[in-house]
Amino acid sequence: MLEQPKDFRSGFVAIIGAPNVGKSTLINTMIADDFLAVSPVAQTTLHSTPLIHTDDQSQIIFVDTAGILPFQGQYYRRVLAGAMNSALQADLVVRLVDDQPPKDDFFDRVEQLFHKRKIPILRVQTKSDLSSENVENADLSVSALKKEGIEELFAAIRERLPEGGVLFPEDDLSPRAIREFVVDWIRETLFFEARNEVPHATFVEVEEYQENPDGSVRIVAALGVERDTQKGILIGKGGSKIKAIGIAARKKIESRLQCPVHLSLRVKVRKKWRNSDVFGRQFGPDISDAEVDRICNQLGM
Ligand SMILES: Nc1nc2c(ncn2[C@@H]2O[C@H](COP(=O)(O)OP(=O)(O)O)[C@@H](O)[C@H]2O)c(=O)[nH]1
Ligand SMILES: [Mg+2]
Repeated sequence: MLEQPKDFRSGFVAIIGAPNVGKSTLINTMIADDFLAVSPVAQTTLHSTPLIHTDDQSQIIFVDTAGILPFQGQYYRRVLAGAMNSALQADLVVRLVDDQPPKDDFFDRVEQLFHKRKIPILRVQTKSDLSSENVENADLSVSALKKEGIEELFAAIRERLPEGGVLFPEDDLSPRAIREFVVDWIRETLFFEARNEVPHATFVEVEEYQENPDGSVRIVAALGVERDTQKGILIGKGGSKIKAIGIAARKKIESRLQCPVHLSLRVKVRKKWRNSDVFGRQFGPDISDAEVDRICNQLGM
């Protein structure tokens, strides 16, 4: 155990904001690890993902959330409610903003829900390297890419967390299973390698995940699409596309797990899989319909 000073702080810090504002990149920078999938495509992952940072003053569990927007429709209501549901259980909310002016008062309504629960909010402007304008009402500004403002952000977070000991073992990176991260990393690779070819909602299923005695990991994963034509495109001429995706994904997983990885990918067709529970598990947060309605009603959605 670390020797913990008397004013050690710990708690859950939810990072919220619109899609692409830089939530995952910021958390990656703060935990000094590239564990979270990042992409220029909105909604690489729709789950709330906790990542643990432990140092000699604090243990901060950052919760990455799906990007929130005032979109209508059952699907977006679930995404919105899922993100809010996890953020409403946090000790502190960090709301990320960029220099785009808000289109309406949606985020004011979002903030109201945290005020009601007496959860403090820290407003942080992201991507400060891209903008010379300071956003009104931001408490701090940071650039995750240039690593600017990060220590100040840590200090501001610690100040607002309750005093308390570690909640997880210091070496833990996340309470979420590694194989779940592998799903996100393969999806991230798909967005980079086959962005224009594959439908956004191609699902990834890790079918086998085995840690070998020699320290390597063996992974078998399936990429699921809805139609035979999509399968052909993903496999490519003579298997060239799937091979390229496999190599890129393996490198990505190896660099994150820091061990040799044997990855085999296959493509399968599952007609109408979006109606199945795979869709719910992978693209929908774990939340009841009643809870979705409750949270969305409170937001006037
Ligand atoms: N210039 C710049 N780009 C950034 C910064 N943080 C994130 N980005 C980019 O913004 C895009 C979306 O980032 P991501 O972390 O996936 O956003 P999220 O959807 O909020 O999780 C990616 O292309 C990032 O590289 C930053 O500090 N500066
Ligand atoms: Mg993200």
